[in-house]
Amino acid sequence: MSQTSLHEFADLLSGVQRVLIVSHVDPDGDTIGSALGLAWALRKRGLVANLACQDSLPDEVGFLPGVEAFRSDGPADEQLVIAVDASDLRRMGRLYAEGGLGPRPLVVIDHHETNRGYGDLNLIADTPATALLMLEVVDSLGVPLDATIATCLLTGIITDTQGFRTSNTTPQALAAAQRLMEAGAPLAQINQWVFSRRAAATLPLWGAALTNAALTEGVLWVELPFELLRRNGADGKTSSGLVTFLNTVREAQAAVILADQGDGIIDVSLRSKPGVDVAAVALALGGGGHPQAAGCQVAGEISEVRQRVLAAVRAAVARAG
Ligand SMILES: [Mn+2]
Repeated sequence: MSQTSLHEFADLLSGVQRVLIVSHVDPDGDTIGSALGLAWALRKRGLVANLACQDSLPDEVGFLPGVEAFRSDGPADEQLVIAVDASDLRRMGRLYAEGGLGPRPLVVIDHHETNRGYGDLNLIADTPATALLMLEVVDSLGVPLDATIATCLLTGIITDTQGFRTSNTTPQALAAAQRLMEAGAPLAQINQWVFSRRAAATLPLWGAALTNAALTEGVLWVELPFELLRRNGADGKTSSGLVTFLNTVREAQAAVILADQGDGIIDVSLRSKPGVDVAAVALALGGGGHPQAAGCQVAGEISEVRQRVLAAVRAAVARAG
């Protein structure tokens, strides 16, 4: 991230008292941890930092300090909006779509390579997690790390690297994790919260999905009918864990979940083995993400959406050879 954009961000902040930090829809540990880490840092600088997310927060981030302050509506008296870990405007959901952000400047802090820079100021770089960018931002603001900020940021890194297991786990990510641990972030406890707290209610859905998953031309895919999702009280987190698990199957080059939301929208979750780029597939269908983990929402009838999505994923597998 350029020093110039970090300076521009500091300049913008010096002219405001109140900011709204927005996390993306279907939130994960990176968008929530990074937003909270920034909020705590800005508060140390004397600003009022409010937090918003359209959707309710997953259990995996329930332990983060200050997480209860998230609200679900858009900006009110805040003078600046900061979008965190959101690869495009639509990832802010109705916080953007309904009221809009008004005349306030929008700052985007994000690490998705599909992000085209939709803010007035864009702090975007290809890093394993937005939390790594946030650590740079916090440093540039001259705020010393404490255990609260460090816990929030380490949660972002752990979430997006699947506990330092993904191919994008860089030495830089490990160095940042070391600093955050030294500042008081409890690594083992965060891992426990993020990865080992599956609700018993998810098991019937997983059972049905695993039974019905089909492997064709290197693509392991399953449809989740609306009725099945509704009966099991499923949310986005369910698909995310499930599709990651499907992708562990040795014969699969990519894994796909098509979740029928019941309103004419199919929620598509994509994972792949290194070399197969599902971010490109998601982007072409109006979504976004990372080469090995991406998603999109496609309007249409499920069988027709399935054909489109599977054809695109098979093409990505074929391109990888
Ligand atoms: Mn992220």
